[in-house]
Amino acid sequence: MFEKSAGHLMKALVVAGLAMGAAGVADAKEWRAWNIHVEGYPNTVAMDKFAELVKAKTNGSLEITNYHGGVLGNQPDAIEQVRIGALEVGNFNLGPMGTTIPETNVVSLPFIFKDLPHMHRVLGSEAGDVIKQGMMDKGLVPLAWYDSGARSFYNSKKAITQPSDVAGMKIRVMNNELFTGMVGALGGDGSPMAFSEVYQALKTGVVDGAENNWPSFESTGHFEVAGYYSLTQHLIIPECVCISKTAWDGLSDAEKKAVEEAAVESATLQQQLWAERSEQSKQKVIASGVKYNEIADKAAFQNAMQPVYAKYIETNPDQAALIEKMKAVQ
Ligand code: BDP
Repeated sequence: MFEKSAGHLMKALVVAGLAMGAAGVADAKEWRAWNIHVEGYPNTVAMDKFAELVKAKTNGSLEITNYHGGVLGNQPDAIEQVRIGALEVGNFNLGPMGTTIPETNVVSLPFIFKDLPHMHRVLGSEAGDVIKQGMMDKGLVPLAWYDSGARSFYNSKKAITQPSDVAGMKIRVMNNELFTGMVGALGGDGSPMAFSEVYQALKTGVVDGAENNWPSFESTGHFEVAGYYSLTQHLIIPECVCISKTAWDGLSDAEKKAVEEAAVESATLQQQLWAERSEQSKQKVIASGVKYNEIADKAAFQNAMQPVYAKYIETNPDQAALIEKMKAVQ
């Protein structure tokens, strides 16, 4: 008799356990993450780490599947998707975000940052709070910043050593008026285009050049079809691990904490990998025969950006003070 009821109890416990397990799976949230970069790229490795950490830290209640290589579409579209909650996560560059989130545009002003550490100091200051709030108001929750180095011009024609060298060149830029204005101020023709289309455009001469950091110049193969890389370092733009506000609001406090920690840890890894990959990519493209030149004095390029700043401040007078504060951050 006792044995029988013990058996029943066991059975009941097993059934209850299965039910709980099943409920656990059914309740688990499944998110999709957008990433434009290829396997092995620092962001890709770090986003994989992010997903792994989120799963571990939430005990499996939240699972993120990364879609690398831009298979979920181009970046401006993906930003919209995450904003409206059709996608949950994006590893975005703040450059193309400026068209819908004006507060993010300050980081896309040419030469606004002295270098990568300065960018991080500014993001940690009041300016960072303004940018984050602007993103939150438009449906994006930025949890951590990834590095993207400095962007420089490259092209298939000649080395750029002074602004007038850009005159007459058609240069691909990311989708943002600030970047077309930037190339225009140098006398060139800025042409917005999806990242995935640039290789073919360079190869067929639809554009003469583009601009990017060492790792993207290398990972895309652009260096095979644009043999001159000139170290103008005109843009230093942060990237984010951004969560859709709709998805974020559906998390418990414990889950939010876990996701935030995971994002910050993944950013630490990304920044280490970034530094390593920048050097490796530079060595790889130089070894392949790319002609690379440094710009001893960038003042001429910086001065040429005055109309870009003037126009920007005219359209966004409320940001004038913020820009001054950013420049003043030591
Ligand atoms: C890379 C950024 C990526 C951009 C790409 C581009 O990491 O987010 O989409 O540049 O130029 O450096 O479009």
